[in-house]
Amino acid sequence: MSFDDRLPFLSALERKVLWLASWTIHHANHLRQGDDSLKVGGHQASSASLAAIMTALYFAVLKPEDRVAVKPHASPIFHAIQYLLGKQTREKLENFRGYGGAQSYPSRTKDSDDVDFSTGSVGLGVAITSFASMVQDYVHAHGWANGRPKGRMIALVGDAELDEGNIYEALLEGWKFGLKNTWWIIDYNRQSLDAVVREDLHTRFEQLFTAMGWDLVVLKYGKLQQAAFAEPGGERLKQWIDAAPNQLYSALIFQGGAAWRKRLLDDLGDQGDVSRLIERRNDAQLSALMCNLGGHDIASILEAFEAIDHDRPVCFLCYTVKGFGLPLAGHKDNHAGLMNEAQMTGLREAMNIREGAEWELFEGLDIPQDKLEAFLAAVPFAQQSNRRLTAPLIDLPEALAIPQQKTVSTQTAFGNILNDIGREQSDLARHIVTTSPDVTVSTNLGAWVNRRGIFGRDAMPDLFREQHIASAQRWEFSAAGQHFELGIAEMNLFLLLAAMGLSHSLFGARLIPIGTLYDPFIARGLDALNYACYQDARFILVATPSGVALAPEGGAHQSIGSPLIGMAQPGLTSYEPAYADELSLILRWAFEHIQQEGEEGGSVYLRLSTRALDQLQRTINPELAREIIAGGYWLSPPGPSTRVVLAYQGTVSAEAITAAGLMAEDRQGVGVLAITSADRLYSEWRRGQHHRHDGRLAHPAHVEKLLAPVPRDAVIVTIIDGHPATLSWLGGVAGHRVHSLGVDHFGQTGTIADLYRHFGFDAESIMRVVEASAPGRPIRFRAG
Ligand SMILES: Cc1ncc(C[n+]2csc(CCOP(=O)(O)OP(=O)(O)O)c2C)c(N)n1
Ligand SMILES: [Mg+2]
Repeated sequence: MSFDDRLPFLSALERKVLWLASWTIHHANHLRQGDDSLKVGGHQASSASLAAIMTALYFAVLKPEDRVAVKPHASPIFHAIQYLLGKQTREKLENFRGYGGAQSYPSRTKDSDDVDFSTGSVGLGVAITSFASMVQDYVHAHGWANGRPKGRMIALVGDAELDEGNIYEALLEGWKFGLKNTWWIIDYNRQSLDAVVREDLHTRFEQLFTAMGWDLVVLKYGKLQQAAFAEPGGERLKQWIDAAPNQLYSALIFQGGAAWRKRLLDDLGDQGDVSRLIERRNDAQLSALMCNLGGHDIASILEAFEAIDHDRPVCFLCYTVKGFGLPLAGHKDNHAGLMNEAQMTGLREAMNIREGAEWELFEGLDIPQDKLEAFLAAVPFAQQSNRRLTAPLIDLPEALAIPQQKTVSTQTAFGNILNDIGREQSDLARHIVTTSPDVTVSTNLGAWVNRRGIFGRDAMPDLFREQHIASAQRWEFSAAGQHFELGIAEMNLFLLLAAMGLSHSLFGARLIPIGTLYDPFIARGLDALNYACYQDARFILVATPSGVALAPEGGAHQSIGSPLIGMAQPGLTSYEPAYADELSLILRWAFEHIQQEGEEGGSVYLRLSTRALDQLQRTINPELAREIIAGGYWLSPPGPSTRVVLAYQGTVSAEAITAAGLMAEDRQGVGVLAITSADRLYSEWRRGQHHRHDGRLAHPAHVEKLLAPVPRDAVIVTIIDGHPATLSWLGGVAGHRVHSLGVDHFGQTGTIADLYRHFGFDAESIMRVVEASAPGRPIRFRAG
């Protein structure tokens, strides 16, 4: 279909989309029976702002391989478009924001209408598109595209989203990478949630994007305005528009034609041609002209999008009006604004929609239904019925190697295991992709990277190596590389992991993504981590070093609350092994877990340490292996005479074992419970409780079985190099007294021994706690 032939269809659909979105919101707020808590604004004006742009995109420009992140509050527009395309139900729209209904913010996991990227926390949906584009390049460079063309990764960006710092971190990373196939379409309505934004922000945006190597396309004036500028006096009107402050322009849009006339004639009256240009138009025409910004002009939008014939990243700066086409348009307080009954009736009548026919697809449009249906059936975007792709599972070896050093830290063991995998040309080795925000070497990924290389579309040799300068690290880029080098921005790490972890679904190629960072800096990217999990992206996070075991680095580098993050974050299972053999098993399990469909699977967080531990000389039988994965096992089992249990997680096993050994003479049957995952133990126990509360049968959880033989009057002393609350819940399982040791204030510099003593979980402190809480004879052997 020619450009011109499509315009009437797109204009009709734009009206329809705006109507359906407005009606959906109105229905949720005014008509649905139910709870007042569902009645929240924030969608109506914000949605209207993008109606034309999204209509042009979805009904004309997008191809099935394109992927889109929709500005959170434009969700009703997105759902309306999907409704028109037959991918959204009326029932879900009627239940917008309600339980099980279409979601407030587009959600990959909760919505059923083909959301590519979830949005909600502003800025993140924008930035993930650039990381998705990098992952797309990776998939193609590794020959896994299966003939599928590259798509454009598109973000529909609220202008206030550009206040989020993660946007700039992503832009810089994109520039370093040589970003391609990414469009950011800025809805420049000059309004945020609270108010009208600062003047002249567009100049900053223009400079920023240009500086980062993006093409910039500005859509400021619609066709009506362009035609008016060509009339005598038009140039003067254009100058007035360009000079008008944001607040004034918004206020006039809200007030409408008569206000426009008054203000324009106050400023431009009796100036010859321009005055006559204004006077030639009635109020409605004048208002239409002044509101005819580029972002609402379908022809200008289509022209701009379709003019792009290259794969460079493009920023479209689209001038829009928040609330365009609605009585809320332009008002600075319109973010939470809702139209009242009378206003909705007015809109319905203006749209030629009969009462009772509000959900009808073709009601009120002046194009015959069969023609519209034919147009919709031919929409390029809708030609592929299932845009959610799948990919076969990656073959895994029966077991991973276990590092054989007598004394080793979990961090070193991790590096060794990965190095071992990297030595082979296995399915697993090929599909692992690693990344790290400038801590590749210091988190022990170096050996893996030496073997597998760094990914870059353009090859770049390691000059040090070429010059024969001795270096342990080979830093070579090529299209075959399997490591993404990132700068120090943890937000970027999690957004890249999110994109990698969705690769099977977005690009039909399954990756096994592993990201490493220092444990305390999870907090730096926490919202992006949550965002990745919310979308059900699958990856392995290796956080190391951790705890106050990072002793000489001091309080700024030591992590305290991260085990609680691991427990509290849905979609992420956390482990903190003490020994290399445990880590080997857990990593093997993680490779499988991240590939499992649905709620059976998820992402995995490994909290590792630089503290070297003497390894236990043992062979792990299948039962012990199962327990390690289930979250814990008895290192020294309890007996009927047990009055003390030391339950530890992580490398404080050394303190627990030392204390148990020293106490053995004076306390009978001290139990030592090795916990590899408080998270696993806790969540299984909670799930079982839920089942029982619902009157369903639940097998005893692993932790219930573990604690069953512990006499009721025994005390459990829990020990972790992290927040003590991680393990203090153990008392709730079978009613034991618990004394929890750990870290609950900022650390110091010093040796590990200094700090463990300082925080009261060295062996001596543990024994003092036992003496105080489990009466018995004095403990004679002391730690030192
Ligand atoms: C991280 C985060 N902080 C705050 C919010 C609350 N919030 C929702 S939309 C919004 C700003 C909306 O402005 P803009 O992006 O320009 O979109 P518009 O409403 O103009 O369409 C804010 C602050 C949020 N969703 N996410
Ligand atoms: Mg805005």
